[in-house]
Amino acid sequence: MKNEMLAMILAGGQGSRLKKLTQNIAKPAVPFGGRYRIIDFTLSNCVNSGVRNIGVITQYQPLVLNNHIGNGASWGLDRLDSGVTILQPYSSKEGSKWFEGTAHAIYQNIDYIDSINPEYLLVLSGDHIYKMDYEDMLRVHKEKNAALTVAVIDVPWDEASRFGIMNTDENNRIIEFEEKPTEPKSNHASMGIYIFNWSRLREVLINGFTKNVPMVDFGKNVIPAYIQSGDNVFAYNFSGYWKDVGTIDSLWEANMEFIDDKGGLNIRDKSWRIYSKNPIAPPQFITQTATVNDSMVVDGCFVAGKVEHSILAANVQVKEGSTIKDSVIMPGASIGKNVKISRAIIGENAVIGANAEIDGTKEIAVVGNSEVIGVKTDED
Ligand code: ADQ
Ligand code: ADP
Repeated sequence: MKNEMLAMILAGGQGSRLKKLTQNIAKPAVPFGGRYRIIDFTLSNCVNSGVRNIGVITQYQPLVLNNHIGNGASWGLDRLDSGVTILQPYSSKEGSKWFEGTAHAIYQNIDYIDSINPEYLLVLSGDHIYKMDYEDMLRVHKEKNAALTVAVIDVPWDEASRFGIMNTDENNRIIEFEEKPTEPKSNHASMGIYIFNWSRLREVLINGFTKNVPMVDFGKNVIPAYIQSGDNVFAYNFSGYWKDVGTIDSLWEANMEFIDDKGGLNIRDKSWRIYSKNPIAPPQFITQTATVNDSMVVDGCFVAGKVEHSILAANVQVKEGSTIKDSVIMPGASIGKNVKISRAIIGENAVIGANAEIDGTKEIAVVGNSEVIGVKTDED
């Protein structure tokens, strides 16, 4: 039987703009919002949309990501009608080849996709925070008789050059597309979410690579090639909360918006749950000396200091006399006594020794995963 739609999540980018936070883990595996990792949003969107066949293409530092996804049970993907497959670069007759870009990564996995034999291929990124119904996007794709549908959101003009930017006609047909233009002609940005008719994409990728006009990236090569060859390419307008958390600033901002429940993500919506794999941890403990305001505090935390408008992920310790404000503390980090932290992201299992001061007033401060700041005393 033909499977209607297979999702391929591109989770292999290095995420170098997240600097120390992606030194040992892939960007989609970076913790978010206390209880989640970034990829949880995309995986949950898939299952909530009824897309239950998913391939996850990894490449860079996949260990944490692999452990996190496992057999997909946290998302109900271990059921008979479902499956999640982690796809890694492999050696072939031509030798071992790394994925050179997003479209090349799909090209390298043609055998896997053929084994599922989908009518439609849903291509997703593993580094966006949003809730979206891909089933509705597929409905529009069919309605328009499109060969390719690109999800689109209007972004602030001053950020437009970070995205693929397009112009559409009155029927929402994409007539022009430029990847990260220096002078954007519109603020209609590609969300990097595509639905393709698989048979056509397969042909375009194979032709490109055999005729030596390689289709390396979707934004740079594939979308322009589709438009040029006269294929039906349509935009699917999206207007909810959506954030590309590829930079330190955007990651910090998205976490702050998560606390404030701003922008309409609404994590408490029971009709669109975000699932994740969580460690078993003891209940959080807040001592008598602690004050905690406007904050999210996850299982296993121990708080004796002052926490304001911050996120403490699982198993974080905040010792007496310390103040944490407008910050994100990732799982397992330990904050010693009399530490001051403001506007910062503290990486997983980082250790901040007593009396340290981490001030992100000018620029969001970052402490890397397992990084040790100052001296940890026995008392800490
Ligand atoms: P970018 O996000 O800059 O722009 P890119 O860096 O190519 O695009 O990454 C897209 C996704 O693919 C990321 O999740 C990344 O981790 C993953 N990825 C990148 N290279 C990969 C590889 N070789 N193998 C596997 N995975 C890989 C894209 C579009 C723009 C659009 C923005 C929206 O090109 O047009 O506006 O997304 O965020
Ligand atoms: P008391 O002051 O009542 O002797 P503590 O303040 O040391 O006790 O501990 C109170 C509670 O907090 C206990 O349940 C203890 O297990 C827990 N606790 C103490 N220190 C830590 C820590 N570093 N991490 C996690 N839990 C802790």
